Amino acid sequence: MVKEDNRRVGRVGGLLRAELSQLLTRQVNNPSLGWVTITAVTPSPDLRHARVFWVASGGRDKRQISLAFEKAAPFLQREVGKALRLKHTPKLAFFEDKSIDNGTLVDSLLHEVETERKVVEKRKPEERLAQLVGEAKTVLVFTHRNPDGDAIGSLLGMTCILSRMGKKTTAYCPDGVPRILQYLPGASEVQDSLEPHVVFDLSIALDVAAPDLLPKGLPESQDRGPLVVIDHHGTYGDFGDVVVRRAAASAVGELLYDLCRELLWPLDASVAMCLYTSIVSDTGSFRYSSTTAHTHEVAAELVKLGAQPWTVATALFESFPVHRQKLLGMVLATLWVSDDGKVALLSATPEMLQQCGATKEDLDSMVNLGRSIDTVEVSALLRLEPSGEIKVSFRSKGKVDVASLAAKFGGGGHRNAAGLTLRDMTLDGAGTLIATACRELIAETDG
Ligand SMILES: [Mn+2]
Repeated sequence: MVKEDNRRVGRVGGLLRAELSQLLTRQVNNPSLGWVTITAVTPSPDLRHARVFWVASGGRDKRQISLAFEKAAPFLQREVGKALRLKHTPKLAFFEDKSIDNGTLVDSLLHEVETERKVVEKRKPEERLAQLVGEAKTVLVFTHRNPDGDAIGSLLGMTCILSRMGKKTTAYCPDGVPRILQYLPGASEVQDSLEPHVVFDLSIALDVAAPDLLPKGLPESQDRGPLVVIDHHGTYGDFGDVVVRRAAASAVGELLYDLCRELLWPLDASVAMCLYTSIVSDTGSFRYSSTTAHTHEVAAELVKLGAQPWTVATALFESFPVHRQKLLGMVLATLWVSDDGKVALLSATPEMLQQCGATKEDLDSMVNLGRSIDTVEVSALLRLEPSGEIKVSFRSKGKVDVASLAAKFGGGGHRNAAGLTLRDMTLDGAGTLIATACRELIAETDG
């Protein structure tokens, strides 16, 4: 038992020393303390007091350093207590370490301190995030390229939280806010460019699963402060100085709600509206398998805080322009289903787009119309381009792997969503080719 206690006292001493060393290099606005190395911290056995020993590099005024420590003591005391989450922070007393022959040992001490600092840095990323946000005055917030509802909802939610905390916040999204998400609070303040040479204390990336999804035009790393990654994707390319990753969260919006509760960040109706939008968007209205009981609990809390489900649903799902719906009618009229009901084909031509005043973006997601038929296992949408090329997009159900089919024709994608391009072919010829390939794929999958 005594041995255990000793070990605990020793461990607390080591942590105190690492934390104090970090504070001295980063946060104390007193130049006298910039030249000091903490050599040891020895807590009393009951952990009520701790003696902090220091040495200064040659030629420094020791008296001035003593006075500086006296002045900084309450601050240091408070900060180490917060950082280490001790029930009682030992009362700190500072002494010059005269046992050390200055110069000979300082190097090895610095090495030791560096090692301990790394231990402290491994602390929970959530705690480090709280600390970084607490210290920062200017924060850059951004999300992935081609932003969706979770990306913009979490971007604006985080921006709003930080503004409520009095931070000067910049929301950056070079691709702009999609039309249907412009109802969100703060959407009009999102910047699609940054002033040259602008510098931030902290940067936060939301919903960015890998570095190649980062937006263009971010400041150089020395100008953006530490980079915090807040994300819910399971796998990712390794980047960011602090990574808060929770793969169980249905959306970054859900994760941010939990962080607000854990870190006591402010939540109000505007934040709630943004986070609720994130969740509805990334769960496909609470339909996907990522939806949990907790997702619904968070959504309920957000509605209590002022999120308006009907406003969100109207914006996300009932805001198509007239020309898109007219195009939908024309595309549906092209529907062909194989005799066994397993393959559906849809098509669109430049004339159809022109007649409705639509663009090819208006065709997004129409391939799903084929897949949503009960018997259909593979759906394809063939889009004839003015150049004569034919772009084909696929959707499939379950095990049917359309990525492998697309790959045979030089295309690619995921198992249930893929695409390819055909050349030197009529739309009819392409339809026959694709229908045959889809039938073969289904036969291979069944066999
Ligand atoms: Mn997401």
